Amino acid sequence: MYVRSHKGWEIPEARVTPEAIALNRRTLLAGAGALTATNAIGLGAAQAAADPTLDLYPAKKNTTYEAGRPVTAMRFNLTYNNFYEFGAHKGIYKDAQRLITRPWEIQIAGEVEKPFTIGIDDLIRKIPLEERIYRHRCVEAWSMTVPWTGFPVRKFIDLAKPLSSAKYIRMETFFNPEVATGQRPSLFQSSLPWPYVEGMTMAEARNDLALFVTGAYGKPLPKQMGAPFRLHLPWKYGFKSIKSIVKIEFTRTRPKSFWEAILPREYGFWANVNPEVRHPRWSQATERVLGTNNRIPTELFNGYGPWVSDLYKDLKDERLWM
Ligand SMILES: Nc1nc2c(c(=O)[nH]1)N[C@H]1C(S)=C(S)[C@@H](COP(=O)(O)O)O[C@H]1N2
Ligand SMILES: [Mo]
Repeated sequence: MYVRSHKGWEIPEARVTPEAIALNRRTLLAGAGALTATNAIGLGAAQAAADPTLDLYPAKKNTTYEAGRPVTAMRFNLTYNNFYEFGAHKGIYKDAQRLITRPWEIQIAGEVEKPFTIGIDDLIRKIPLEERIYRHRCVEAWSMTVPWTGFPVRKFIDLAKPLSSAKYIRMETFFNPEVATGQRPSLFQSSLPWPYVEGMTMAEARNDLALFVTGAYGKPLPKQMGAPFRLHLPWKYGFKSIKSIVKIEFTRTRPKSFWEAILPREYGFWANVNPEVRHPRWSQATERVLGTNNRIPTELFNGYGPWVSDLYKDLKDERLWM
């Protein structure tokens, strides 16, 4: 991802290409990074131990969707993250520990029978958790394979009881510039439209693949991965998979997402993975597999086409691939 400044002097990390960032990442891992990864695992373990839902892990495995790739070692995912609330670079995991994840409430609003607010621990105990291994494809052309724990969005919809007027779901991340330094106005970057917002259609949300995530690698979610509650839509570019959600709103109109608001020519509402449609500034044909030196071909819908392509068959005039 790349944040264009309206000034000519934005922070250097935001200027380098994703490829260059990944190269730095490899160098880091080869050297002092080993220590960094250990620290991150320590932080993750301490955090998980204190989690009020720890007893629900590991959850029962659902093997409907075969990942067909080795799981990315946790230490890579713990130390290589996109979480712009904590900075426009991959190494935010220490800063993300400032995030306070209890108490945590989620507001359910908009076109529903009755709007309500629910504490995260209540919500997590209302719907059975399951583990699913999903491929994740970032728009920056890197990928990983993660054992997520959570429940299908459609089960959440049953709980939220939307009205028939609901056509979209709009989700919002927390806004707390005191904790999240990336949300502070800065001299180096034109201000961004916080909070982070994402959206999906009701049809997408009802697809069994759409997953609300509460954990990863058999434990409650580490903060840098979007604790305590995030989304994962494995057939779409990673930026759709919004982290640390505090509000879920059912709407009549299509929500405008964070990246769409910043760079509409590069990031749209649909953002389905397609190796044949270039990002304006790089190819999407292949992807680097996080934690390896491998580059592999990218698949249409990130390989999930058999389950999701029908969602788009009548939408030929839409920009489905960015
Ligand atoms: N709130 C919020 N959600 C977010 C992002 C973000 O910056 N802020 N980054 C997105 C992007 S671009 C990706 S690739 C994934 C990264 O998830 P991970 O750090 O757990 O791998 O989170 C997505 N969700
Ligand atoms: Mo991403």
